[in-house]
Amino acid sequence: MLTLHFAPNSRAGRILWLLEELSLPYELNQMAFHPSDLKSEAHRARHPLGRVPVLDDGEVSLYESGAIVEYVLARHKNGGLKPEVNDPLFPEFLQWFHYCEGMVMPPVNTIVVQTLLLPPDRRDETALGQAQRLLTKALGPVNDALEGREYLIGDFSAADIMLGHACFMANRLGCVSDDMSALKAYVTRVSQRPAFKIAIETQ
Ligand SMILES: N[C@@H](CCC(=O)N[C@@H](CS)C(=O)NCC(=O)O)C(=O)O
Repeated sequence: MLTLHFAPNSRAGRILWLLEELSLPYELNQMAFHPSDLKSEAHRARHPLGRVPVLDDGEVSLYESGAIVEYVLARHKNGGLKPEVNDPLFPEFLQWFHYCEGMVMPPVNTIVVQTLLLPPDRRDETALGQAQRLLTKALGPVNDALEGREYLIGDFSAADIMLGHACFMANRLGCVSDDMSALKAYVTRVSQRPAFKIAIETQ
């Protein structure tokens, strides 16, 4: 049985979304997004930094959302939700899958820290402004790629679970401007998927 260690409003939503898209059975260890749960001894034994998501599968225990998505597809869905290696869309799939944690999430993290996590007297307006500009730049190519497409590589894929979730978070932070109309429409499209709604409503 797969066990997902989950906290609301976090990247753990990606894995719940994936498991729901694939209709795989799982157990949920629902924790609070709070140090009392995430930094507990029990959770640090699963993730040395006390973060989510973590997925257990029998003897296997894995953290890093992208690695978990790839693991679930490889071991439990026979490569579903991703193109075959020789498919012309495979390189683009890889690019968008990794663009999420590589390019979009670093400024999202800074914005969350500088607007929500730090107390007002410790916030840094310069760091916040830099991160907002960086995020806008990073989202530009995603908006361009989505022109005339429903999903990142055309059909829905695991790249949308990674990067679509990051775009949803960026939009919730008010960082997707109206002139990125393809990206705005995409965020609405992914948010309307039944599996996404279950993942995000499990809060
Ligand atoms: N690159 C990691 C990032 C994991 C991560 O930073 N998770 C955040 C939630 S989105 C977390 O657990 N933060 C809690 C903390 O830093 O205390 C992944 O994709 O799994």
